[in-house]
Amino acid sequence: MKPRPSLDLAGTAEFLKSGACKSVYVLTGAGASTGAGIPDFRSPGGMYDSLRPELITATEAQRKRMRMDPVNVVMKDMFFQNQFPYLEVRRPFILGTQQQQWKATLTHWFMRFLEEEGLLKRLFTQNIDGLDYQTGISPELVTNVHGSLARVSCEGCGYEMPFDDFCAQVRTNVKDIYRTDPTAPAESSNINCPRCNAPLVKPNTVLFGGSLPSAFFEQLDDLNGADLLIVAGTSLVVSPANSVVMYVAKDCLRLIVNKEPVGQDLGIRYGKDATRDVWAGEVSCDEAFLDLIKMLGWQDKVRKIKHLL
Ligand code: CNA
Ligand code: ZN
Repeated sequence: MKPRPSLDLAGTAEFLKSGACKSVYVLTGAGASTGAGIPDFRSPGGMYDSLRPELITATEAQRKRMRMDPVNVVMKDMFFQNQFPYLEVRRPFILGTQQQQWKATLTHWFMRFLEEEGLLKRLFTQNIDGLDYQTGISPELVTNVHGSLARVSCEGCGYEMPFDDFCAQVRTNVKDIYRTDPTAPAESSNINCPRCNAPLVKPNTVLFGGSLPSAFFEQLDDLNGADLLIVAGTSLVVSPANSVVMYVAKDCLRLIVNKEPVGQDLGIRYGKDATRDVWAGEVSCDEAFLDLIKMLGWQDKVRKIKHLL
């Protein structure tokens, strides 16, 4: 029987320090990067909120679908019919990535600290922004569950296009055509594949309806050995990424760092119903991880990161 930590942040910190906690797994989502200035999907002001279908060159039927459910922008069948909505919505993201506009937050650094302490067994991230790597975390410990923006390829034939070449086309083709001529057909913004000529070149992010990297499924069984699972900045609504919380053993402590309670339908329990789940409360990821860092006595690690001070 494992010692039962108190179900709060202090109890989690004690458990991390105790030596009994040897194996930490992490699942992150868009809320881990909002502190860096990248909007998430579902928060007020997030990407779905700011989506204006009437400005997106698409057929009226497609615009209606986007109004009904913004997830359609990242749907595979939508992308194959009309690439503009995806490229238009991703445009600031793609160009911001090229300009290295965003910096890793304390939340990203916390995962690196876990690795330094020999505790991190794997970071599953749903994020596609690549900020995790800025901390120097070992890439082999990171699973990009939904792919990454940093590489670009053709959905049709797999041809890989250099990221900078792709950005040059995004900068000139996407949206600008529409701004100068709102009646321009959506096809005029397409980025064609130099090999097969299909207009299907995009960053290597997983579209809804597309398949996840096979490594993700292979690594799920390892979660059975977890002593602690940290879930940070995710609404836990996207499947199968959210199944990570169900693959840990029944007595594994789960720390939920998210502004709002999530995952009740997946069996995460809050308040007096909780038996092994800890919620950090209505605080941001960065605030919660700063508290944890103080409790763990890891302040010296933070002092080395100049832009965070
Ligand atoms: P989501 O559905 O938008 O949920 C984000 C969750 O984080 C919500 O429950 C928010 O309440 C919470 N949240 C937002 N900001 C904070 C904060 N500062 N502190 C604590 N909690 C916060 O995003 P998910 O990641 O769950 O959805 C999965 C999608 C979103 C993945 O496919 C991602 O690729 C995609 N996405 C990624 C990025 C990125 O890479 N940075 C940005 C936007 C969307
Ligand atoms: Zn191709």
